[in-house]
Amino acid sequence: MRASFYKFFNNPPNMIKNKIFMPPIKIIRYLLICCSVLYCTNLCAQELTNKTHANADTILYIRRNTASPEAFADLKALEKAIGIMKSLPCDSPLSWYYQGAMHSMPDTILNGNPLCPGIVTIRDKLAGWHSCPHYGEDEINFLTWHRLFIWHFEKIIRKLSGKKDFALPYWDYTNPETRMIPAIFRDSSSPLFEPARQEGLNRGKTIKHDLNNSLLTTNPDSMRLYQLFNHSLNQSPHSPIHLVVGGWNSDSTLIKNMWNKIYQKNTTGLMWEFQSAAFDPIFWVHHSNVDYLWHRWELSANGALPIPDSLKAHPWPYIFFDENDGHKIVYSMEEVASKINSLDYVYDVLINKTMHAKARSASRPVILAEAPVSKMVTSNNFAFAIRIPASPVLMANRITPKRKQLFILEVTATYKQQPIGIYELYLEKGGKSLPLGFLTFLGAHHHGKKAMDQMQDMKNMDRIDEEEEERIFQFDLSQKFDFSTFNGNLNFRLLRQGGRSSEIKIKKIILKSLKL
Ligand SMILES: [Cu+2]
Repeated sequence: MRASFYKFFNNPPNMIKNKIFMPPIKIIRYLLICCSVLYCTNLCAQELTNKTHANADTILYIRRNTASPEAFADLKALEKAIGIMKSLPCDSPLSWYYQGAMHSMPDTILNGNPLCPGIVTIRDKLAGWHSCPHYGEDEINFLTWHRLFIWHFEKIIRKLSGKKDFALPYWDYTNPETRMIPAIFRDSSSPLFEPARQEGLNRGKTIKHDLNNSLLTTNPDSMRLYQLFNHSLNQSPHSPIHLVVGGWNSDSTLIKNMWNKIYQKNTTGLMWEFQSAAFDPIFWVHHSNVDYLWHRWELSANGALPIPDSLKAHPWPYIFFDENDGHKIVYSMEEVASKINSLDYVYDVLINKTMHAKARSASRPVILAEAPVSKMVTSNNFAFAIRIPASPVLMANRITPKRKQLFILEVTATYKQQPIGIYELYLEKGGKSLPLGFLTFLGAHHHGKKAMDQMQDMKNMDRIDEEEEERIFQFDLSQKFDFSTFNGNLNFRLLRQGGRSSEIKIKKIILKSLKL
């Protein structure tokens, strides 16, 4: 629609060019045509949004579980195409380096960059690089950006491998049976191999048992808003998989002696830092699984589509490249909202499911209570209690909890250096510990775009590192807490795996409510 629109204005049909003086009736007719085109731009986008992702007419490709025998041919095609991509120059949008850098890249590559000569700081970035939205205000784009990112990557693989029905397999680590890196990614002669991973995993070990909880999204079906689901999935299992594959180990300190070729230094594995993550081939089947978990929720009873207006309120660059000639494709936020639900693939186990999800909107959140905590987390089993003073808003909500009301707990954590641990938050109630979700710090030392833009020289970068940074986590209490009996005390427990004592401080807690 957009392309034809531009064409229309840049290259108007001859009848318009030649007839400068048009009779009024014709002017009206042209105006009518223009209006209906504009109207359809909106209406069609709306229609696409409502269209099921699993519509039999549009599905052409099946994404398969990496562990299923049917996925083998696709994994071989992926191997072949990545081999080709690795041989392309880094300024070609279809090259391995270019695609990896589109996700993110290091702030600085101190010792020169043989993989892409001339690219040594983030200021050297090319079009579409360093685009993954993970935190803060922009996080709403987390699932949506990655969906379109791996979808365009899938098209590149299909083209370069020559396998016409190629679809990107997904690695389902939420299933304990398939919680090891798929074999083809561990074959050291394969282009899918990456040495800078946690060593045991590259030898075929299963990801450790004590990560069971964090590898499952916390009660995924209970989430009823896209933004909460998006945040929760980002925290877990998305982040722990990055950290574990990249060298994080719950019972030892982080492994930091691996040769990270993207940073050109000995440090953590590629997946541990989101700046180098997409340069490890495992990233792509990991994010295919993240997309699978999202789509499974979209098809569930509680699934909800992102609200186009909230996407538009957080504009983000969606820049990708055509698989045929490498030309740049830029999506508007309207196009993103429609595109994410009119794709051409389905997951093998979701083939016959239909989507009922609609964009579910919620009222502006009301703050029920805000309590300062200001406590360093000094042990790996850390209990703390919050007394929330009674307030008219809180009283109103606790006396008549409305059925369509969500209760959100917002936890602000601060740190000076990137925290290593993975934290699981529990609500203690009636002698029971109810799991709420996770606090993870993937990429936490990374400076926001603003800080990067404001930076005058490299010296300032160290100073930014010493400043206290914060990250806000949200948890859905709606199914876990009966506010009609709430007496003002909230008791929490934080379980830390890995990491160090006092690496984070819980700064404050906010209770919010919003209506569906
Ligand atoms: Cu990412």
